[in-house]
Amino acid sequence: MPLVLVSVANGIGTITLNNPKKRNALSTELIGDLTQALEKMALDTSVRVVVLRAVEGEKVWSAGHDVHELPQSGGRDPLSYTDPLRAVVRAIHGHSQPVVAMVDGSVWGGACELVISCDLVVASQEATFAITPAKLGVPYNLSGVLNFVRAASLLFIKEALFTGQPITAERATLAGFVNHVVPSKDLEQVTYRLATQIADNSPLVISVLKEQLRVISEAAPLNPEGFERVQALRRAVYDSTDYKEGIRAFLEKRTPKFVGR
Ligand code: YXS
Repeated sequence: MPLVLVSVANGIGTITLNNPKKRNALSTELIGDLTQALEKMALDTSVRVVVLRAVEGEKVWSAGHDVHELPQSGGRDPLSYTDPLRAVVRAIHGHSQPVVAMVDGSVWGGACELVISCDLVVASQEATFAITPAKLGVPYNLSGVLNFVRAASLLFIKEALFTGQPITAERATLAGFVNHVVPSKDLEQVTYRLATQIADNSPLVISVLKEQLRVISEAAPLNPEGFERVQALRRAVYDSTDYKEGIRAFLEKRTPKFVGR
């Protein structure tokens, strides 16, 4: 079975995450198929907007980064520039057509960043978002943290990151993390109505506006020493006992016991 399904109708391209057996975990393979689907859409002049969704009725939109692909014994940055999750976030940010995330079910870890890397988010009332690095012991990377900070208030993001607890779509909407929250039964109709409103407008203007907003919002002053200090702090974490414990506990399906070193 393909890991993503692709369809195009009325100027709207739809990419469906299609690995429910593994709760749409963002494996290298699934991300590869997703990125390929985006590249095909970019070349299809009939496509004005892309909708990114999971298979209807799935309880889990995406379980986040494929934990089996995270380094298990430390010593290597788990979220470096070439990591598939990093690559797909950049691909969506740089995609010429607007991407609308249509979210039903639970979203975990790096999949929360995948959702907010889209240009708009429409979620069902049942959707939840759990940003889990602290639960797994993973030192999230700098550009990822910046993406979260830009998506909502600092207070909301700190609560989401520090607790790692699922947050309702209702609360996420109040924090600006989601554009619309609707009853599940209306999710598809509201999403595609929004997508059609965009598809009916000038694709050239929208594509330039998207790139302008990306360039402006990514302009974050950071001196090299500040960057290197953060990298050193992150390295101490992914080399720590706690990092190894977090990954091992996930794979052994048990609660991690963090010791702070
Ligand atoms: O055991 P099998 O082979 O059937 O596979 C199981 C799970 O191992 C697999 N699976 C995953 N595989 C790799 N990476 C994952 N993130 C992942 N999540 C699930 O899918 C099969 C079914 O899982 P199961 O039995 O747990 O399903 P469930 O319906 O009982 O529970 C669904 C979830 C999503 C509540 C549960 O699978 C879960 O808690 N998954 C992990 C969610 C999570 O903590 N994700 C964060 C991943 S790390 C990440 O994204 C970033 C690095 S960070 O942490 O920094 O944000």
